[in-house]
Amino acid sequence: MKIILITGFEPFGGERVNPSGALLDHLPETVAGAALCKLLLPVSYRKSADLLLERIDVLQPNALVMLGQAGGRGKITPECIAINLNHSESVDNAGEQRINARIHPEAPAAYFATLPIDAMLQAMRACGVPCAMSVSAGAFVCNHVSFEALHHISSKGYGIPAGFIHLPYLPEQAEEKPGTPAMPLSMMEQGVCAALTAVAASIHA
Ligand code: PCA
Repeated sequence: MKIILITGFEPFGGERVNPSGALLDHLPETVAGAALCKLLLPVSYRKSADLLLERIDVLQPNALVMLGQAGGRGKITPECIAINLNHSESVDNAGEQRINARIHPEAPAAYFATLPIDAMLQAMRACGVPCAMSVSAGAFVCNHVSFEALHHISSKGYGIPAGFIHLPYLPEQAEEKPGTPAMPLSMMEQGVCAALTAVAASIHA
């Protein structure tokens, strides 16, 4: 059976919930004949990548789909690129701030995601879920994890398709932020399942 490793994050930045972590609990055990192996990551530069890379090594999944929250966006946004940079005014959940810091000085400036993004967008649109490709995951912990995973997979020659998808706020998060878009968890679930179906169709067990 094909295995898709899917990750989400804990809440951060004073929020009580992270849609990506909440979604992990709602996704089914299998999608289109692929088993979903779920992993919740801490919002920490230091801890998140170690946990994820170890799981990739042990599990050797057929694909890796990473999820995170992008507050303020109104659509589900697969990221097409991860950059070799940590740079954010925000501190992570371990209290760490990183400014203009290369992740791996010897590594390429960026990696393109290797998921079938066009097919994922088409599948989400087909079920009416607002979505668009994003060209920047920022330079905080989501981009960090995405870059670390793509660099690891490339360096080890694993050939595992991998990429990141950012999710909007949940309605309860947007309530206290007037004018901020949100998406119900049920719609996120529908969209991410459709995207995962496209991923499953593109991989071989
Ligand atoms: N979003 C943050 C980190 C964790 C998350 O869910 C980001 O976009 O970097």
